[in-house]
Amino acid sequence: MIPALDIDPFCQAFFDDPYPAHAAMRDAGPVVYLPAHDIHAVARYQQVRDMLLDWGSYASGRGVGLSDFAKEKPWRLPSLLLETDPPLHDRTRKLMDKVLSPSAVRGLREAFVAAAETLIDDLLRRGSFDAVPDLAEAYPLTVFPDAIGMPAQNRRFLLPYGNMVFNSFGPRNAMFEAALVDAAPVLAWVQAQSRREALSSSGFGAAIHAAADDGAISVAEAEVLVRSLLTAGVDTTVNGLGAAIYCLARFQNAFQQLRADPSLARAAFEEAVRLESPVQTFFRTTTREVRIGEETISEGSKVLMLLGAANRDPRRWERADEFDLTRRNAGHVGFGTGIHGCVGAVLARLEGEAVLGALARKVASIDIVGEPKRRYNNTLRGMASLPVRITAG
Ligand code: OVV
Repeated sequence: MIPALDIDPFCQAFFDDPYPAHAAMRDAGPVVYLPAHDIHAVARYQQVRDMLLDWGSYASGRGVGLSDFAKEKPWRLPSLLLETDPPLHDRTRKLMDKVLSPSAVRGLREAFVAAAETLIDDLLRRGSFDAVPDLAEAYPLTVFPDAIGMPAQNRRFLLPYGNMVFNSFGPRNAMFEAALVDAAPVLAWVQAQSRREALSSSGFGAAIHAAADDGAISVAEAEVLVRSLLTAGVDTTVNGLGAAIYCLARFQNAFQQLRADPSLARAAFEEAVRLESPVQTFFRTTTREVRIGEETISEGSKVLMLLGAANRDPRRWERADEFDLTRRNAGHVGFGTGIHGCVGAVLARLEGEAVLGALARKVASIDIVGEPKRRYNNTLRGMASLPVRITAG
């Protein structure tokens, strides 16, 4: 018998404190059933990882949200990366791996570090500020659209768009409905930004469109792939950076450790991604009858993978709930893993390293000086507001 749990993983009460419910799901068994949405869910590290790696049994092509594309028409043109399976996925992923390769990203390092230092210098002059809009949003909204080759105007429009798409992986609840209303005015703008004419001749956007010249993909496919960058590239790093600042402000010893050795910046960002897991969940759909532990699940079932619960599973992690920037956190699933593992992780880690490195070198203290406010999203975990004060080191 698969244990049935009375948990709704897409409601505000859950998001306010998901950890007791995460533990209940992990402890109930390797797979649980959630009648609230008629879905199965895996919360243990081992099962989440196994599922991410078994793309043959657990498909993405029927959508990685609650909606099953075999039963419901997708609300937007499906992503050619996220919402596909091999063999189509192999073709698009190979291209994006090349566009976002370590060597391509290496060329951005100096500019990313300089932008982080300028921003931290500005914030030090202000002293007190809101770490979400003024740092966690401001930084990616500059460096990432620059790297894509976008014009300077209206870049903030990327936030409501990303917020809507990440809400769309959950049920059509009030959060999703509100996000749809917020994003409606920017939909046409986002679509227009993915066109070749809108993008500079250097940058990731142009690199994707160049593949259409070679015939590797069509022009229409190139536009949908640029859309993936516009959708998944900002909100994720905003919440990753927000998580890192939130961790460093709460775990003062860790921040002092980082100051003493700024080369820990990369490790600190990675640990924040493990602990806070900015992307909390994704679904798969079973392509056949599958076994999880001793249990059997039928073909065509939606299974929720709780990445954030796996990243705090005490079966896998010692002192799982502690932010420890010297722990060996390799293998966390905050970026996923397997064929759909985050294609932008190299870039995200560079952003994290640049910002946390600048904080380590320039800042002596980070204190929370106002009430932090949570941001509610069906997929993303993060803050809407985090008032802080920093002092110069
Ligand atoms: C990982 C992710 C999230 C949202 C959208 C996409 C990818 C996309 O490929 O469009």
